[in-house]
Amino acid sequence: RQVTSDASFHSVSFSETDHPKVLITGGLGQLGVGLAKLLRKRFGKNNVILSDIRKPPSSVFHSGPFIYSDILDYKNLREIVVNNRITWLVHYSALLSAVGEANVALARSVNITGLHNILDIAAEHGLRLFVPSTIGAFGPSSPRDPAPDLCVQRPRTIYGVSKVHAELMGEYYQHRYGLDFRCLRYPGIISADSMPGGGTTDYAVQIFHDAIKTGKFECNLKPDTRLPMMYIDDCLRATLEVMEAPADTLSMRTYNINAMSFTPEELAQELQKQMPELEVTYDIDPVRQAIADSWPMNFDDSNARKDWGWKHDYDLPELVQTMLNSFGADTR
Ligand code: AKB
Repeated sequence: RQVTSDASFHSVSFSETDHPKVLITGGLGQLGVGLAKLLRKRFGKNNVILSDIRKPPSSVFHSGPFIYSDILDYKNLREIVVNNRITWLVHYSALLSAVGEANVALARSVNITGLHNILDIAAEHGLRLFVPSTIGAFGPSSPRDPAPDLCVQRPRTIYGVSKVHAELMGEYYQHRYGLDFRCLRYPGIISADSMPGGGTTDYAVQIFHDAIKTGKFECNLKPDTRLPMMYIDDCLRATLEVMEAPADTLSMRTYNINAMSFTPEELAQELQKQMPELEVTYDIDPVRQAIADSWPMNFDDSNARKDWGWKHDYDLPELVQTMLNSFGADTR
């Protein structure tokens, strides 16, 4: 096992097992349960612990280890890491873009203070740490078509500011203390069995639910708002791949990853190929629209493809078909 020099004397030996022992924070959000499923298949059920401050549904509770963890409580976090001999930490707790604007103080506390706790625990215990960043870490003065890995980042949301902070702090801890920090900038993520909460790209998930339930969808972004997007399976696989990548293949620690870019109109048209009766109307939310207009339209992920072989599987037609299949939709 590779250990970094500063962290090595704290770290737990991997010799008893080849598998990491993983803790996922914010585990009941859009991505945690899916990631736990993927990692459990790979590393064994008991080697992956989901955590959150909320009570899990019984399906989650019975599918593998679940633990209460509050990222704002340093002692609680440290106890979990020590008692469970955690070696990898996937930090999914965060308030997303639109909900962050509605509650800046809470977003600052969860997204920034919480991250500080995570970084300190990870550095202190020699953990490999994954923190997701986002297209939201860019702003109106960034190149938007496409946004490269390295460019001006002046986001205009507390969410974006907290994610730039996370990128920089993680890279600083890596440089300063040898923390094994890994970060991917996710596009909008589309999933069938878990809902996002309070994001700007949420429309691209909601449209499937509403289309199937009511045959109608009211979109809160303008029809021509182009944003980078990805199907959840690609996102989770990318996360596992970057966590497993040998350190010497990583020429940097924060990578853009992408799959496709589309507008609400293009997504609706693709869905209407299967559900011609679907009616889409537009009622613009000015907060979400302003956020979307400041984000990249396309994402340059060539470094991820070059360094550790990133490759997406799902483009727009496969995404739509897979989403409809998972809802068991009756399409023609
Ligand atoms: C959001 O819309 O806030 C998130 C994101 C793109 O980071 N889905």
